[in-house]
Amino acid sequence: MSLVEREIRDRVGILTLNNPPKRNALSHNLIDALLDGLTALGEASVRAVILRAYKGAKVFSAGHDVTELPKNGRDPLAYNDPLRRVVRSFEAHPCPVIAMIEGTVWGGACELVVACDFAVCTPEATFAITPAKLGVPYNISGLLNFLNSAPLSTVKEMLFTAAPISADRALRCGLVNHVAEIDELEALTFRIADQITHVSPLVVSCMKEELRIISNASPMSPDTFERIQGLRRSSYDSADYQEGIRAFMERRPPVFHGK
Ligand code: YXS
Repeated sequence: MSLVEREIRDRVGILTLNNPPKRNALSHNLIDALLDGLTALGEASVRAVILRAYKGAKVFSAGHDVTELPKNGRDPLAYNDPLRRVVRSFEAHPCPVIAMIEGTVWGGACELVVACDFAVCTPEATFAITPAKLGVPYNISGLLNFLNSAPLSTVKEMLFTAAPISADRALRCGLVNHVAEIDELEALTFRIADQITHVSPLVVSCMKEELRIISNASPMSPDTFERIQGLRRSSYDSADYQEGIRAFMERRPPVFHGK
């Protein structure tokens, strides 16, 4: 069985996260399969892509594979980290990607959802942005992605508490576009995708790239960038970072001492 199933239906590509035993954790193997699938759908010139979990998933994705987070003082979300690569690929993909969500969404999987162009979910879906629970200082482009997807106060609450928010809250703050019961979710998602297949693909692709450039246009001086990297390093070089990962492995709540 592939970690990511791929299908094309009436010019709509479907990528299905398919690793139930590991709750679709975004391991480098799963992300490689996801990138291969996206490339294949691009070569098949689909007009829209749907990203979903396997049918009946209680967990859409458990986020970054914690066992693959570096433990040696290396930046856990460096530019070539698999999660960073797949986020950039979804954002740069020429046609719209719709996240169709059933189940709970955790950590880096929330960023994968906002890297899609928009999302639909069931009423039972929840969204938790969890770096603070793991001791991971999220990276700047990731935070900007969240900031482009929900109000600052909501992003701060989600980041600073690491607590899940409900589908209703996600809808109200704009993190998702629609909420639909599970037996209507697929029909709604395909209806939206079908609308996209009937408009100009050149214009859609051009406007998607324009919006990507505009929404990422945040000028920052080299000095500011280096100061932020220094701040992040003091976190991922800390004992608290090691504690966050150790606590996950030992299946216990982390105890952070601020050093
Ligand atoms: O023990 P086995 O081998 O069966 O494996 C277990 C879990 O270890 C594994 N698993 C994961 N492995 C690696 N990375 C993960 N993120 C991850 N999540 C789960 O999957 C098997 C089944 O897990 P289990 O028994 O806990 O399943 P459950 O149904 O009882 O609970 C499902 C979850 C998702 C509620 C639970 O697995 C969970 O809380 N997972 C961690 C969610 C999370 O905190 N994710 C953030 C990862 S860090 C990340 O995304 C970024 C770096 S950041 O933090 O910065 O946003």
